[in-house]
Amino acid sequence: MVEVSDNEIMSTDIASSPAWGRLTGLARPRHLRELFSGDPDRGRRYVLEMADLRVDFAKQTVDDDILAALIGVADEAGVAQRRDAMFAGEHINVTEDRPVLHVALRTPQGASITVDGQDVVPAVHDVLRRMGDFADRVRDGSWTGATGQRIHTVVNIGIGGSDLGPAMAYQALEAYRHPDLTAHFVSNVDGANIAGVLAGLDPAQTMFVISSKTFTTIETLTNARTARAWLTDALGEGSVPKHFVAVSTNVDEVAEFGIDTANMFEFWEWVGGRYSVESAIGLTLMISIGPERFTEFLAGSHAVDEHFRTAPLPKNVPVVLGMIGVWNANVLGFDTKAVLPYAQELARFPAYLQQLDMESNGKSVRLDGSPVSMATGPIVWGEPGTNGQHAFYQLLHQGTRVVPADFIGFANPHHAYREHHDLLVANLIAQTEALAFGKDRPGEPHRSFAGNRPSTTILAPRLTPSVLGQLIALYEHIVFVQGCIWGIDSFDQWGVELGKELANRITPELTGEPHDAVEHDSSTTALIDWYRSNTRRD
Ligand code: G6Q
Repeated sequence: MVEVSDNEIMSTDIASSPAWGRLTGLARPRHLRELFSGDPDRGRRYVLEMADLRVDFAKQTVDDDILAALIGVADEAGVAQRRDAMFAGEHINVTEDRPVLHVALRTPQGASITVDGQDVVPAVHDVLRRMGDFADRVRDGSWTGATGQRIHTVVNIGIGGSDLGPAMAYQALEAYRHPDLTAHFVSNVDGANIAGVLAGLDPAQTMFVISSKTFTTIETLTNARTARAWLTDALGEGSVPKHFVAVSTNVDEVAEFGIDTANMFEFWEWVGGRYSVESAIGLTLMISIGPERFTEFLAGSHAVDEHFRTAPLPKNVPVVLGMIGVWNANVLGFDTKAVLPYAQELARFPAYLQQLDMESNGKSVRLDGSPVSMATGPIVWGEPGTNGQHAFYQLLHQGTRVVPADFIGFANPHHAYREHHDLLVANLIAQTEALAFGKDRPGEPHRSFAGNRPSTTILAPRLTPSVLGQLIALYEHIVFVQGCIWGIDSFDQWGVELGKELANRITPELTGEPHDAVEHDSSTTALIDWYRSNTRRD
């Protein structure tokens, strides 16, 4: 382990290190056919296990020398040191001067993580207990709405990190849902979203969970006001406390909105939005799957945290996969990464990872503000298999761009159609084989497949709450490792601010409300004019 100080980590560009030189010195064209024929044991050696996950990276274009060089780079970039700083509650989110402690959300009772001199674990468990009591009451019907009827529908209103995690997990864990409770997720400020959800709901049996870390997000507050008006039109002002709860860090804004702060579930500024599904932001999920399953979900993530914290770097799954991602992005120059879950329940997982990865590592300056010297976060995208096979896999197999892919699959489904499942998994495995090895058809160029398209295969016995927690933590830590290599702040998101600011300026120009004169370019002005002259407000 190379000894480096925090300041050195912040200012040293890995590209100028000897370890990086050693890595790039290994770059030469290699085909997976050659790598496999040179090492009959590769399919066994390039597999790591972590909790319930079997992670196979044999079909990545790496060999022992490259893996060793990648670990050398991780070492030199101070990955272990920065990881320890995160777990120790140091302010590693430097631009916002905050600790980064989603790992504390799944730390068992009794352990301690100190932030600025205070152990945060007891507070985490206090909130989990309050959430559990509340979830149980909604689940067993002892929490009733204003008319005395039990709640059958929960509507989570939130956006970004306050939506994607719980919405993804609610779908992923559909096999564990309470049979008499349905959840909906409203995020978009597009009124079609809330209109579609509210249509057909009975206000007397509906609860709204307003999820917003800041409680100032315009989309969420707009949707929450619409929901409140819908409820009070039917049941009167007095019904709000029985039908509205809040999840937030901002008590004042929650009270200002008119939600009883006794019905507020708290989290903390050291939980980033896209890392918050295991905080109170998971309340709607907990109501659906129950506190026990939610605890298993947290335990799954914690198992991966422990692995990440303690496994030696060469056997550390998030480190190895994160570094293979660096190899693909920075040495081989692949710009995107596909996530291909062979599980319909994980349909929203690629979108969830898109935010996790692209909002975290879509950065162009390093921690010290200097420009990065190499590509940072990849473009992440994907769809569940086998649907994608009949759509975009053509490009994966024969396009000019190479897209490294993560395949995710399970030995056992939650349904009884084993024949379907065998077919599904056969497709997953076949795709990894076809991408890696291709097929030569001499004289038939249109029917030839060059192969050498890298993939990782992640398998688990079944998609349980724990396994979902494991997958989430795995990807969180991969993103962390890569952020360390690129020397960026993976935990801020200044890039989304400018658009928000400009939207607030443009809104009164569209509606004609009084506003300060605003200068725009000719294209923007013409778009505003077009909208105004085509709008009917009757
Ligand atoms: C995530 C981002 C962002 C955030 C939303 C919602 O890391 O910060 O997606 O989650 O903008 O913010 P609020 O929870 O404050 O409404």
